Amino acid sequence: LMKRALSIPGASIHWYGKPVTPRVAIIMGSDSDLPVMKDAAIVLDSFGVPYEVSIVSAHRTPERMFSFALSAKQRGIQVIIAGAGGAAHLPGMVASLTILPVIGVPVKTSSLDGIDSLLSIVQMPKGVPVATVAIGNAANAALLAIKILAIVDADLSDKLIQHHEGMKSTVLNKAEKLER
Ligand code: RP5
Repeated sequence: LMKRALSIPGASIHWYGKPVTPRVAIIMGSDSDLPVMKDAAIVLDSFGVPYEVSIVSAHRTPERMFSFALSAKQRGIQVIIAGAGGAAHLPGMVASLTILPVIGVPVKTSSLDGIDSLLSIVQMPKGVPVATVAIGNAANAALLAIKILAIVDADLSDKLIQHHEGMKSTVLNKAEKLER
């Protein structure tokens, strides 16, 4: 993951030894977002979905954000997960530059408990949607990305069904123990 975190968007990645085109891009405003955003990578790994990870800052590297967003679809990316904190403009700006679905992850920074990040990401104007998950919930961003990919991917649909069944069994087992 750390190796991929330093990769340049568009660089080919290897998946179990084979070169593949990433289907999901995980981007974040700063490497300080990585402790939160790594959860998206963990979920994508567990579903076998190839992804790329990179740092793209709306404010500090605006040109890089433009080139990332304008090339993403053409490079084969199908869903973008974008995490940012504070004045979190990255997901919205990327959504304005591409027709790919963008899922925003509000990252909690040292001030305002992440409410600033949440509102910056969720309050998009009409016409430019960003699907926003809960503060810090990068795992859900990955699951939502997988659900989007699964619309036309039977393998991923099966894995999602297993995932739902797994959650159900976990809760039912706990309930059974409690009721004993
Ligand atoms: C945002 O500013 C980043 O997404 C990060 O959450 C926040 C703080 O960045 P650093 O100052 O830690 O690099 O752009």
